[in-house]
Amino acid sequence: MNFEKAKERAKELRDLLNYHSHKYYVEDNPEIGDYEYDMLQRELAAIEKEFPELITPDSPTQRVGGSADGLFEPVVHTVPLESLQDAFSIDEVRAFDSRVRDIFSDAEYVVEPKIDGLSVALEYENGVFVRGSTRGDGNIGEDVTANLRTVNSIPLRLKEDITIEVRGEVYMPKKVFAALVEEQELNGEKTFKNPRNAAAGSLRQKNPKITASRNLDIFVFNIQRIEGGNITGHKQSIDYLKTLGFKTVPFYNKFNNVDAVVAELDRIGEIRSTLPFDIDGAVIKTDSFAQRAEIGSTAKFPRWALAFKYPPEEKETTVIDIEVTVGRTGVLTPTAVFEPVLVAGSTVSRATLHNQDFIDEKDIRLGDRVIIRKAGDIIPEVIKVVSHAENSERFTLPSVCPSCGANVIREEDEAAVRCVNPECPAQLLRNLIHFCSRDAMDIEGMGDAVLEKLVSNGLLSKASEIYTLKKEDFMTLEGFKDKSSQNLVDAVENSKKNDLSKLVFALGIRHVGQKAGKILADHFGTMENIMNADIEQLTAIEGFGGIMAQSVVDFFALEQTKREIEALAAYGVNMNSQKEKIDNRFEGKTFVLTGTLPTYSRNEASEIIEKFGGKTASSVSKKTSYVLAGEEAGSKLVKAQTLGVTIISEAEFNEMIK
Ligand code: 0OX
Repeated sequence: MNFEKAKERAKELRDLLNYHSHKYYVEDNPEIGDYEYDMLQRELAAIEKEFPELITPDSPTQRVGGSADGLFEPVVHTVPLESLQDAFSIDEVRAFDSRVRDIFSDAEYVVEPKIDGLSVALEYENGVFVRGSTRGDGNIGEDVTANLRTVNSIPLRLKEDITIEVRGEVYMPKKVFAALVEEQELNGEKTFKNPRNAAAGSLRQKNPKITASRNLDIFVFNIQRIEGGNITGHKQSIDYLKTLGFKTVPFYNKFNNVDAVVAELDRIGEIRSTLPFDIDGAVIKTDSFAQRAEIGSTAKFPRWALAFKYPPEEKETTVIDIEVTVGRTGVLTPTAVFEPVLVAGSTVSRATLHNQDFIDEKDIRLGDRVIIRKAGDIIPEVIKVVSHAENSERFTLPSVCPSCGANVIREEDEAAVRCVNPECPAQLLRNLIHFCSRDAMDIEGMGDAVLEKLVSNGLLSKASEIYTLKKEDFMTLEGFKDKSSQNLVDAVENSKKNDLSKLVFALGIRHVGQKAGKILADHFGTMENIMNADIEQLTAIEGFGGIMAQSVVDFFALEQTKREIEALAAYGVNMNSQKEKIDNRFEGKTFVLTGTLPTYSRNEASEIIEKFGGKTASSVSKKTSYVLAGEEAGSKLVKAQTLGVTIISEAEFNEMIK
C-alpha cells in the first residue's frame, strides 16, 4: 500500500473503531462483533507498523501503547477539583435547601448518584485527549494519561473538535471487582478491600498494561473548562457531554422542590444495591450556573452542592455453622455460615471470620444472632453479636488440621493458626496450582481443572511428580486427545529450563513471593547454596527481612522439602540461576562489607563476590574470611581486628578478582 492510500485507510479505520468503541463501551449497544472489531484494529495496527508516522494520539491502537514511565508528573489543575460537603440525614438536606432558597427562591436541583471511585480530570485539545490526571488534593494531581488511555469508555477523540476539560469518576464495576478479588485470593495475593481501593490501585500502576487488565470504567459529570459555548445549567451540560461521546453519570434528574429531591434520594437508596457499580451517596447540585456563581463556595466546598450519604445496609441473622478450611499456605480459616439473608442486593449466607483473634474479640459462637453487612457493598462481614444462644460456648479453632489431622501451630506475632505438614492434602492442590502458574513454573495448560483431575485420579501427590507424567497419563483425562496431551508433556518439559528464581517462587515458601524468589536465586546462584544459607547470610541480603529469612530456613530444614528438591533435580529441573558466574575462586569464602568503598556500592561489591562463588554476611564472626573495609568503617572493623579476621581494602579486593 502506498503512503497516501495508507493514510486514507488509517483515518477511515480510526473513525470506524472509535465509533464502534463508543457503541460498545459507552452506549452498551454494539453494532459489530468482537471478532470484526479485532480485525479492524489489527488492520490499523498493521498500517501503523508500516507507517509509524501515521500513528495519532487518538488512534485506538494507542490505548495500551504508552508508558507511565514509573513516575507520575504533577499536574496543576487550572480549575480546582472541589470536594463536597457531606450530609447524613434528610434534615441536613432540608437545611441545605433553605440556605440556597434564601438566596434563590426558584432554585432547581439536579440529583445524581455519587460514584464511589476516584475523581479525574480529562483534557482535550481540538477534540483529542491530551492529558488525564488524578484529583490529588484538588489543586495538584498526578499525570496518569497513559493509564487513563486504557479505560475504554474514555473517548480518545470527541465528536466535536473542541478544547475542553471535564471531570469524572473512574470506578471498578462490582463484577470486575469480585472477579479480581477471586483471582487475587487464588494467587495468595493481598486482596483489595473494596472497588474504590481497587480502582485507585489500578489507576496508579506503573505499567499501563496492568491498568488495562483491570477493566476500569468512568462516569463523567462536570465541565471544568470549555472554550466558547453557551451552556447555562448542569443538566444541559451533561446532555452536551453525552453528545461529545462521554459516558456520563447514568441518571441526573432535575427537581424544583426539596420534597421531590428527598423522594429521589429515597429512590436511589432503594435501587442502590442493584446498580452494577458502587455509590456512596447521591449528589444534589443547584442546576443554574448563574445561581451557582452567586451562591459561591467556602474554602473547601461549593455552597450550591451537597453529598447525601447512605448508611450501609445491615441485617440480622443466625450463625448455623462455623466451617474451618485449610488454604495453600496451611492457614486454617474459619467461615461463619448463617441463615441466608438479602443484604445490599444479594442473598448472603457466609462470611469469613478471619482468625481466632477476630472470633475472640467479637465472641462469635455457634447459634449466635449476629448483625452482618457487606463491606464496600460486596464482601459480607459480621459486625457484631446481638445475643448468644442458650448454653453456647466460646468457639476455638481446632488443634489439629481438619484435613490431615496433623497438629496445628500458632506462631508468636501471628494471627493465623497453621497446618505445617507440607503433604497435607488440602494444601496439595493449591500448591500444585501455584507451582504451575505463570509467574512460577509457567506450565501452560496445567490449570486448576487438569490438576484437580490428576490429583483425584491418584496421578499426582506432589509437585515433583509432574515431571514423571507421561502422555498416556494425560490421555486418561476426559477431553484429552493425542495432541493436547503432547502439548502438556512439552510444556512440562520446557519448564525444566526455567531460571532458578521461578522454581524458588514455585515452591510456595511462606513470605517468599516472586521478587524474593529472584533475590534468592540471583544472590546464591544455586539451589544448593540457598538450601545451605543460614539466617545471617539471608538477612544480610538487601530487601530480605528476618521473617522471610526464618521462613526460608524452616522450609529447607524439612525432610520433605529436601526429598522434593532431590527429586526435582533428578528429573532434570534446572537448579541454577542464569545469572552470570565467572569462576569459583571465592567458593566457601564469606565477606563482610563495612564502611564506604571508594568506587563500589555495597550491592556492586556483593554481586562481584557472588560472581566468583563467594557469599556476603552482615556481621563479623570467626567464620568470616575477609572484611572488605572502606572509609569510616566502624565496629565491624574493630571486631575483625579482635577476632584476627583478614581485613582488605578495595585495592586489595581488586587484586583478588583480577
Ligand atoms: C461522584 C461525584 C463527585 C463537582 C462540584 C463539586 C464536586 N463521585 O459521582 N463530584 C461531583 O461533583 C463535583 N459529582 C459527582 N457525581
